[in-house]
Amino acid sequence: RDDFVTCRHKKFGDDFKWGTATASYQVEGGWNEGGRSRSIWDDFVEIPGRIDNGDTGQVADDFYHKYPQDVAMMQKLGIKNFRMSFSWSRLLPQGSSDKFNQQGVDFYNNVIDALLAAGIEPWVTLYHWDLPKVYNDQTDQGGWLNRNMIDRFNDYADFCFKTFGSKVKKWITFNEPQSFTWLAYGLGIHAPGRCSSYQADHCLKDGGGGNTQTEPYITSHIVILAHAKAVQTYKQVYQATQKGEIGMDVASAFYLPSDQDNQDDIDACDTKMTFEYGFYVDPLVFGDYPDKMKNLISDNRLLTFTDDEKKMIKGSFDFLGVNHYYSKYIQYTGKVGRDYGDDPRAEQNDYNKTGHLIGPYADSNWLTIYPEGFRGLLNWIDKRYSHPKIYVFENGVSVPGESKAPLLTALKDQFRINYYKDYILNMEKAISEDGVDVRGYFAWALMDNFEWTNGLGVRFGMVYVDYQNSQTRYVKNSGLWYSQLIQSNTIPDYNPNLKFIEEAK
Ligand code: GBH
Repeated sequence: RDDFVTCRHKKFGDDFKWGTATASYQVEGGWNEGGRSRSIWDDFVEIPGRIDNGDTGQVADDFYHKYPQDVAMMQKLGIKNFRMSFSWSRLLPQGSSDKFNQQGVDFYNNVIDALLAAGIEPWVTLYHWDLPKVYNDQTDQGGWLNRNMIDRFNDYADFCFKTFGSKVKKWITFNEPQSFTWLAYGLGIHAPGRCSSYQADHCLKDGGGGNTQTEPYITSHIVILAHAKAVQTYKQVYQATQKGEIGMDVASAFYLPSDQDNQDDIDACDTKMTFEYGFYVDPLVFGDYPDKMKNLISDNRLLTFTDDEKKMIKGSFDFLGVNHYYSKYIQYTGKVGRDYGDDPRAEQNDYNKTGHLIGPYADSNWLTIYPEGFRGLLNWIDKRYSHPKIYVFENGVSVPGESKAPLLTALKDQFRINYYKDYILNMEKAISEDGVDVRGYFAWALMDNFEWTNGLGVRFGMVYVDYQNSQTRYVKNSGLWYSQLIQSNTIPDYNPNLKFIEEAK
């Protein structure tokens, strides 16, 4: 293929940030050590049937103890940027900053110091879904349903800026707000497991069910305000001296029309991305929710921002973050469905009208591989927000059969290399041919980890973690390939013998 012949000569900019990503509850373990209090995920994993195989993140990758080795490994691989998240309950076990946990502060200082000594820049996500339990167990509204969360998050963020801001220069307020609002308050499959969108067996005991999607809108609204307030604090109090940057990280799939000659299907794709990415990013850029959402969401379920709130939200970012994994076909139905994101009145599908599968499946049933969709999404963001500065904070894949494969087979993850190669090539085209301003790329994930509802049974890492043998790490071929990419700043040669994407089409 021409693409792969020419791509090896294409260099990324010298300042392009290549990195790998993780999140606290997914890698740390040490759940009851060092003064850490319980988070909503500690509770959730204990509910029978919620996590595949009954797995938990209590030990996970044991990053809590093994971080020195992980930092050394990254240094050896030449990884220069590391995205991690802070565990709020490790830093502030009671939630608020008046009683902080020195052991938690020491732990993150140690990690950050080790990274900096190894020439690796820390990129810190303040919230990757592990809310302190104290803020969920309340007599009034719990968790993100409570407007007090705006001040509570600001207090936590302020503590982090003050404590770590001399060393951490890249901050991400929230990881994927749509995931932890829809999945946790709509579908009830993430902590704290509330369902306001539909009735399923697992919802009934939570007292949810029946109401049409109210809580995802309430929680999203509060999260957007919490983001804006924390960014305001950073900009007003810290940015001039600390000279860092802050933004939010929002996930989106890319959507293609099920029938490419049907204008309703075509329009529904844009609507769908507006509901997914625009839901959170339009407020940050324009100061309000997208008109499409205002027009389509019934019963005043979409909340409104006051004029003062709009002022605070608008411009509350230094960069836009995006997580991207997959694409789907969209068929306009005109009917409100039940899946999350139902309001675009369209169904998402892996097959189009003619029965064509959009791309091969990963090990996760939601992940269908369509590399060109990455380029499409980056262009959509570029156009909608008038050429913003973008960081890709997550992109990656689980390999079919990998979890049950013997170690040596799992390490030969050509499937993952092909995914990365094809996706990164499309990002490169978005940059060099379409002029999209992508400044960095973080592979999800540095290593296999606790994959939320899939537990330890689905692997996304470039490094294998042997959960049966003291969490021993083994670099997979994809890790070696990525290392080569980073060091040459060029996409390494395509291996013509392994054209799985081509074959699957
Ligand atoms: C990322 O989300 C997360 O940020 C990261 O923590 C995680 O490890 C990584 O994905 C890999 O899974 O259950 O059928 O409703 C990616 C976007 C959005 C993908 C929600 C899974 C749930 C599908 N995710 N989606 S379903």
